[in-house]
Amino acid sequence: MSVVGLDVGNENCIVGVARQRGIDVVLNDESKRETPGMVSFSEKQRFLGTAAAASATMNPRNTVSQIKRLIGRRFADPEVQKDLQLLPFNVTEAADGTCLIHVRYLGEVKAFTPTQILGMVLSNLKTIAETNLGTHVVDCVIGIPVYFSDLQRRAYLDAASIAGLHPLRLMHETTATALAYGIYKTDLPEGDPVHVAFVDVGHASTQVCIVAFKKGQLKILGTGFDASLGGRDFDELLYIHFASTFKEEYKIDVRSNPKASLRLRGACEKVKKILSANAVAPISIECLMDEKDVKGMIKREDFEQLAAPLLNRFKSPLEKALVESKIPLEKINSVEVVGSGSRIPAILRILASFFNKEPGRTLNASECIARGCALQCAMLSPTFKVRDFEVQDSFPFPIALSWKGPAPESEDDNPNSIVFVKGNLIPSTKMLTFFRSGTFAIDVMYADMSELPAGVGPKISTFTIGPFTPTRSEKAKIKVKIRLNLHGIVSVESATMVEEEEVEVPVTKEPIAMETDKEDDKGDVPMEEGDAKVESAEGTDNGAPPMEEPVETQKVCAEPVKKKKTKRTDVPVTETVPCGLPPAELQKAVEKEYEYALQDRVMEETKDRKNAVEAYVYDMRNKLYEKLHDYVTDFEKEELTAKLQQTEDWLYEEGEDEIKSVYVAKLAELKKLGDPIEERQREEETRAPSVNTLLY
Ligand code: ATP
Ligand code: MG
Ligand code: K
Repeated sequence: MSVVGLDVGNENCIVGVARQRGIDVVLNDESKRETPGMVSFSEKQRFLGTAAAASATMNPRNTVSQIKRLIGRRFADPEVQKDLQLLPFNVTEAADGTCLIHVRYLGEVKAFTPTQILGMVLSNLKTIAETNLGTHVVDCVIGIPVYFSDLQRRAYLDAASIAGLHPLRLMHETTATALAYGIYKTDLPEGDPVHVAFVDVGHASTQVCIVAFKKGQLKILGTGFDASLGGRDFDELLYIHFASTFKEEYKIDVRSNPKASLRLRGACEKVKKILSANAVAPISIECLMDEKDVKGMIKREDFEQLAAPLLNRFKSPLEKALVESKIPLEKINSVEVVGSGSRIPAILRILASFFNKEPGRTLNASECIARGCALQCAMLSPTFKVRDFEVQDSFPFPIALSWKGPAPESEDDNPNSIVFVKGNLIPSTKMLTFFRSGTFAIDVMYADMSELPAGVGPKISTFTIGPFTPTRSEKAKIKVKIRLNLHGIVSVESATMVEEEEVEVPVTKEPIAMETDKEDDKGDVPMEEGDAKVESAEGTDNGAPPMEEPVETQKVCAEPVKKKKTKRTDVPVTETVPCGLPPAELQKAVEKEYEYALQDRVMEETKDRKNAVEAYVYDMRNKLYEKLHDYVTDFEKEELTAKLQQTEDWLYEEGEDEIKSVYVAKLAELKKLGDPIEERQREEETRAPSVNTLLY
């Protein structure tokens, strides 16, 4: 069983693995700890991660990045529309209202869902982990932003399936950070908790959480976010600034030229980074547009002035998290900043003045999410024993149910439709009781849209419960179990028809076991159709199977006894989600990904065989003049040299782009001439007596 934590960032992805010694961040095939979350498509194959980033400027329209922004979102979402303006690849609206990405791949224009692309990104991270661990990787924990909607969470799970991964948990990035911080603290108090604020400024978004730490426990008290405020917004600011400066000075309109735009954006990101450590930053791009070289500079104070409107937006998520936590400001013991976007000094100043203390950088700002996820994976995995540490995560959005039928009788019944309050513990279950005569539907809804990022729809899913046929009375009592699972996805876990019947207990001297329902004996108030009763089945159940039904043992006398018996019948539950992949489509996507990965492998092997031919040519040519010189006739030497030359020319011309088997055959052809010579040399060398023996 693998123990892996994955941080999928808008810009950078990080893979953490658990080893006996502790958590390690592993290196990708270019020996880097951060891997770009990119996929680049070409005529012959895909490139993933660092290889994709390398081709981004050459092949911008077919290089997909920032997939975290598009996944599980509607094309018409204004935020998506804003993002699309910054992305160089082509995106259209899919039939179900989500996004479709169009790229040229394997000789044709192909459409991919964001879920498929994320599947490719994840499959690259999986390969990185597998190469390092030397085992198959399936189980993992994947970080997600705390503000992700139900649809986005489901899409992540689908993408993981496409990559052949099985997430034990989708974990809020903020919570993963808190875990990576807290589990190593040896001085956490037994009594009054320590309060820490974590602020993550990433490439595209900002998240805040306030956490209470006690010995062996962390509890998320409040969260805040701005789903569209991050490092890239500062790049954009500089881009707009320099685009207009260059328009004036050089009379070029960079914005009208996709390639020049991409290069200027890249240069602006560098300028931003320089300004984090210096008071002034230069910019200079050769041949940016119309064969013009451009030059410029910007002072940090001017940058900060330009950025003032952006900087002002950081206060709101901080305030939100603080208010939700109900912790007075002076009781926040420390502030930790993570995410590389937070390296801008002006952001640190805002944090310091808000919390009235200097923010700390105890954590490895870019690796803590992957580390926290790997820790959580180790905790959930039976193969690792981890120090006892309880993670009490909270769900940021209140969830309501709605159902058809007459309105509830009194105002008081209204709040019953909220099943999970804001800040509800993850995971949780709730039991609802309905009295119905036949199939009915429940909608799962967000109860307060103001809590969600813009563009998310209020409806999450619809559950159809039935068919069932009441046998004892007109309406049956249906107990419906709602679960908020470890991934933060809400669903109807089960529905049960509960009926009571009186049975005559047969006469017997032996004690018999009889099933009664303790819970139901308390007596439910009968409710009208349209009403539902929420029972608190809340708790920290970690997806454990329900407890055995209570069984009562009765001593039975000689007289026959009438006894109430509870009959439970499972009622079918069907889930409908407004968009996303139906199971059959998901299976198809899994197979497609397998095909693409195979194609990549074939291409890698082809390159490898081509290299082998090339290496043989150079190697043999040298050997013919050195090691093999005395073992080859002039005729053989001439013949082979000519053949090697021929092959070399071929490799640069018609043989440049061949299929694998052609290279394999070519190498065999050369070896047919070369092997006998090498064989002769080996044989004669072993037969030849050594110099020492001769002298003797
Ligand atoms: P997200 O958290 O939004 O999904 P991510 O995790 O990929 O994205 P990070 O890797 O935390 O994001 O941060 C990337 C951002 O940090 C980029 O915008 C990058 O330009 C910015 N950044 C990196 N180094 C610096 C620096 N020295 N000064 C300012 N910004 C920086
Ligand atoms: Mg991040
Ligand atoms: K464990």
